[in-house]
Amino acid sequence: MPARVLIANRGEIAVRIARACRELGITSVAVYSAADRLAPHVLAADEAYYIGGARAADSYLNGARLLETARRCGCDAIHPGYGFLAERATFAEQVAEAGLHFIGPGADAIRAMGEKTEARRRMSAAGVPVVPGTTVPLPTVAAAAAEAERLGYPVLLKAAAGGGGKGMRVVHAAPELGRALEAARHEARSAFGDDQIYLEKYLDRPRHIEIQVLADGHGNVLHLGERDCSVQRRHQKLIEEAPSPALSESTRARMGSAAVAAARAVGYRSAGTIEFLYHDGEFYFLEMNTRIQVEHPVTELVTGIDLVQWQLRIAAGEALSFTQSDVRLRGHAIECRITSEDVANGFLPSTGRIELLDIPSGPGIRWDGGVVEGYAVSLYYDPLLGKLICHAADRGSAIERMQRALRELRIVGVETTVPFHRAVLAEPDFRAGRIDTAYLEQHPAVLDFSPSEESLRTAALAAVLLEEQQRARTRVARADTAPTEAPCSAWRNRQWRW
Ligand code: MV4
Repeated sequence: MPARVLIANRGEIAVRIARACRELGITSVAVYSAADRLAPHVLAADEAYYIGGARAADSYLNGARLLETARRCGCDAIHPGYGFLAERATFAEQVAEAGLHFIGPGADAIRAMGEKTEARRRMSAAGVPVVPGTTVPLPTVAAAAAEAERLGYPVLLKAAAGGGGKGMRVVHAAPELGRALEAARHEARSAFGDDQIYLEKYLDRPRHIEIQVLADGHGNVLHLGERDCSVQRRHQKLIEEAPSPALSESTRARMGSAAVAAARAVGYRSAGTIEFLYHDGEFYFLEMNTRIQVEHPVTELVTGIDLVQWQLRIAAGEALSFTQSDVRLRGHAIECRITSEDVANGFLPSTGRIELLDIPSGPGIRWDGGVVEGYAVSLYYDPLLGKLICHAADRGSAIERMQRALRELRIVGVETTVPFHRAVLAEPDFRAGRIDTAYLEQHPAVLDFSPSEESLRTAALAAVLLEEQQRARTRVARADTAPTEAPCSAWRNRQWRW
């Protein structure tokens, strides 16, 4: 087992990793930027080091600074979390060259899956179904036109260096192809510094279903079932669940085997996710995420397997202690991503200090949070405040449980996606499991809610609580003899008496 792990991340995932370290007896080392002095990940770890300015490029994306910090504080491993440096093959290489464990796959697996046409070639060769299309970048418009004719319109142009929807263009008919290719190249060049484009048959309103895999360094590769992440907006997932309401037991088994074959084909080690599009009863490889994902908790709840602990164990050379037949899916789990966005205003990012945070609890509820009362939500990082996850015997009870938890959750100080989640969980198609990647376009009403009786009551109660809290703060501030560092010291003294 690593003895000291540097957590090269922030927010809820940094807290999650610190928790796993604590349970395994590993010392955790947090890093923080100028904007994160009061962030909870700083307190969740055993030690914390300042690594630079608020902008990610000056802190969480500064690989050299992170490596230097790891070396100076005697760490033997780095956990990258998700985002930031998690899927940068060269960073993984630098970590290994510095003699540290990278908590994740090898650099070559990251690289192979990062290049989409390379990934498609490898998957085809391994017998994993891929969306019909090209496995090499398109050299010319004429080549693109010939391929599109062969596949039949509509087709989708995608960036070879891409992923996550950037540089994608749907083409409905031949006359549009030339301009669309030009536009896709331009977008890909500015987003990824690489203008190579390939082509796929366009699938109409597929579901996004992904399989969690876990692979050790001893040739054991297992899958832990699927997550349905179809409820998305502009390629940002909003709600995820396990199992998918769309899959039969036999399709689940076929997809699981395909995911295991995919991981084996790149010599994968650690936790990873194979994304598939599911359409008309068929599934197609889309891409692989070579990291721990935001939505990993729903899989943890239905399998009882701690994915982050296993990432740490696998990095230390431990073998998986269970087999595929030991993996049993139990009940149903749902995750709602709670972000600081104003849904009624086109998901406009909302900033401000978290004045009040009441976290739900009770049977079957899990909160993976990245903020505390007093924390100032800025525009420097992604808007995820925390994830509300629930587990129950079946999908219907999980929905009821989530609605109960969303009613208990109170956040004051920024706009959040809580009212949006309440609206979706009440919407008949979602409740019936009729979800696909066009869900939000098909259900604009869930974005256009008026405040319910209950949420008005919550707001009124929050206002009273807030006033009370501010009175208490003033009292503490007066009693505070230490030099004040307004406006945080009063809050800080009240919370932890530092
Ligand atoms: C597709 C597709 C339809 N057909 N590929 C979007 C993000 C990127 N990872 C791939 N994406 C898609 N690829 C083919 N051949 C539809 C999407 C897509 C999508 C996929 C997953 C989740 C949400 C989505 C929303 C719109 C489009």
